Amino acid sequence: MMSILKLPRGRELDLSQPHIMAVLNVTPDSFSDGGSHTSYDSAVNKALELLNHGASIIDIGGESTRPGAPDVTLEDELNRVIPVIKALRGQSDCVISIDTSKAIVMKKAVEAGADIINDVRALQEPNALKTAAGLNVPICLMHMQGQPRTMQNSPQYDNLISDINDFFAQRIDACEKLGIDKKQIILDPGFGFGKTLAHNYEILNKIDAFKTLGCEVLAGLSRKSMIGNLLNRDTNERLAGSLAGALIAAQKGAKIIRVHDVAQTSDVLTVWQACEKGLDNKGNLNVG
Ligand code: 7PM
Repeated sequence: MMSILKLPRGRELDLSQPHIMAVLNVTPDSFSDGGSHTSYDSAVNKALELLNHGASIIDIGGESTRPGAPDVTLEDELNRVIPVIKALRGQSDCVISIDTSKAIVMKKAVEAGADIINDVRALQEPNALKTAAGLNVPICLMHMQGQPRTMQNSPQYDNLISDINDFFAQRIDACEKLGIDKKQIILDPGFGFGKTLAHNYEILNKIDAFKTLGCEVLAGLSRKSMIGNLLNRDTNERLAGSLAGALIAAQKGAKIIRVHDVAQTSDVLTVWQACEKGLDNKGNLNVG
């Protein structure tokens, strides 16, 4: 598969190699002052640091999708993400993704400088599909069973992998009907979103199965309970497990790895790439 995402303003993201998507949280925990100039500044500085550490994409999200989290109003979500996108775009030509399910946030975020839509609800909210189609940006479609508040109450599948692939096929079809190019779609099995521990590890083992639909795959398992519950580790003790998961996903063909610990994940992927591609006599990674 020869995959290059087409971004706004003639920019591109070449998915022949793996890329790190860095999580930049702008939920209230990280905006305790409710969104001041200083808090936007520190979000931008954090993003610039993540880019220096090896991230290719900064994922900006203002809605908490964690199980049991309250719904965020449109106004709050806009107030959290739009100033950060504008401020970051003012300082960098980096790739920015907007983690949202709301059509209006998608539109205003892309107008403010976002390049990719990352939707955990796969464009199923009102107007999201139509709005996204009009914005002409790459779209990440994530699989979720149920709704964030209740999705972890005994998730069940007839056939885990084919159920998820059926969902993807249906969403790709809906996108293509509105003129979205399949080459602009990224698929994400949604670790932890309506999955048991066993489901999550079966998905990780078979993540290449989602590439049969002809789209590249994104994996987000950083610090999730699939690491914590397996190893009995609190969230601040999940680095090693997350790095192992990131490497496995990348080796099995996921091209975008969504993480919190960018510098460490970058080291892991660079060691793998050195092994895979070899080095020239100056110690630089061979290309291609
Ligand atoms: C608490 C629990 C807070 C879980 C946040 C989360 C994904 C995503 C999220 C993912 C894509 C997290 C999640 N997870 N978008 N947004 N894929 N595409 O761990 O796996 O960040 S929220």
